[in-house]
Amino acid sequence: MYDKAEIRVKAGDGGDGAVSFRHEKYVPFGGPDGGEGGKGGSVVVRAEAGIDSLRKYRQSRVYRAESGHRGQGSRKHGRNGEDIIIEVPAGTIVKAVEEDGESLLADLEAIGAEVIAARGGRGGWGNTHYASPTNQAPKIAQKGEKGEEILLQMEMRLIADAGIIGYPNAGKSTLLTAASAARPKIASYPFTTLEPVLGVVEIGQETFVMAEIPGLIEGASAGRGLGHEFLRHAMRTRVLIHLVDGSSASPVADMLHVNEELARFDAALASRPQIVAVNKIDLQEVREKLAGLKQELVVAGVKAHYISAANGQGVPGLMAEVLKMLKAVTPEQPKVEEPLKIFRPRPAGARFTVSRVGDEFVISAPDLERLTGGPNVSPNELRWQIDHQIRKLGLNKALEKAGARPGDKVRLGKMTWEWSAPGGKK
Ligand SMILES: Nc1nc2c(ncn2[C@@H]2O[C@H](COP(=O)(O)OP(=O)(O)OP(=O)(O)O)[C@@H](O)[C@H]2O)c(=O)[nH]1
Ligand SMILES: [Mg+2]
Repeated sequence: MYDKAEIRVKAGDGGDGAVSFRHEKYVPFGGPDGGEGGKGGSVVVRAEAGIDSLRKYRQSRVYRAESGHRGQGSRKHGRNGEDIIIEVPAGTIVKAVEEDGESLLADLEAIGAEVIAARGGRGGWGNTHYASPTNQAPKIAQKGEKGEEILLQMEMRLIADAGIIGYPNAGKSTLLTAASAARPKIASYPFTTLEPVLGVVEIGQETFVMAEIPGLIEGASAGRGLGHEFLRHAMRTRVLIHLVDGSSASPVADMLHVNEELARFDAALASRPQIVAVNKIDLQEVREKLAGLKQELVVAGVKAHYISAANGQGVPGLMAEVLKMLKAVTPEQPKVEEPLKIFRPRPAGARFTVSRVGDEFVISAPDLERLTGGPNVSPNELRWQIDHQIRKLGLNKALEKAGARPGDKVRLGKMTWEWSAPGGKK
């Protein structure tokens, strides 16, 4: 009972930092004033009202958030990229697909719940950041960080294929009992069932899961009483069986009323396929007004089933109709096992690592690798700055610990040079 989709998402890259210098009238070469690049937009998955399936995400495509803009002179920060919101139904589980399996990112239970599925890259520092007493006119800046890119797997978990809705006391528990092996409590007073009860309906070789959605009450959509909770359950079914109490004073008005509540709660719920069944036709009083009731329903444009949940009359026909409708609305069911419920936090990226590869010491430091020369930077200056940053980051200690000796080769990205001992000025 899943509705599934897999999409690739790419957060925005951070904007590049700027290399710029102040231009002042009588100062030929002002100080550095290159601003920071903007942050890249993130990809956010959010449970929204009005969304009832993952249908629109089934065609594979890439969802990208906007990249951050470049920094500018006068210490101007580049504009941040906009987030992109992937709207999904409440009850959607979001997972990241990785080489070694899947990891759970979030279970978006309630409307409004959201998770950042891919984080936007940070903006790069402008050259202002690299000014120091010994280098007052740095011509280097940092490139923006790449936005995260991941394959997302989303699943809307349904509580059942079909949900029985209707007024309290309409006979929902009785119908579930008549059609499945479930044995919910049945009583002649309303609100007997407070939690959804599930039963498996078998028709020949085929089965589906049917749930009694506890009684919908007036004002439910406004969050009154238990109603809201019930509507949320109803959201997580594919087909609704709308059970109408034939012995009520005005069955048609009851039915319209329930539909209004559904629509007020969520438009998607109101447009869910619905099969109407008038119950309790075994009762004399119901039989007496049945002709008039049928007429009324025909006028209302409703094709109803007439059943007695108590003695089983009409129940097999109703179940066959439910199965037929389920087949019409159900997408290809992927075979899935219960997902692992491991919450794996993202590893916080280490600022740098040093490893020995052959006779080289390889530094992996994403923040440093993003350093780039501005238009007029010399390779020497770039090297000088990197050296400076290496000292600032404490990388020399790490190199020492990894066994580096003065004169050993050190590599960072595409650059290699000979290491000079910490403190030892070249
Ligand atoms: N005569 C007759 N009585 C029925 C029929 N279906 C249900 N009832 C009676 O109606 C009353 C309510 O039935 P339930 O099945 O508990 O109704 P429900 O919709 O589950 O009610 P709640 O869970 O309280 O909202 C009980 O007294 C049932 O015996 C039917 O087809 N014919
Ligand atoms: Mg009940």
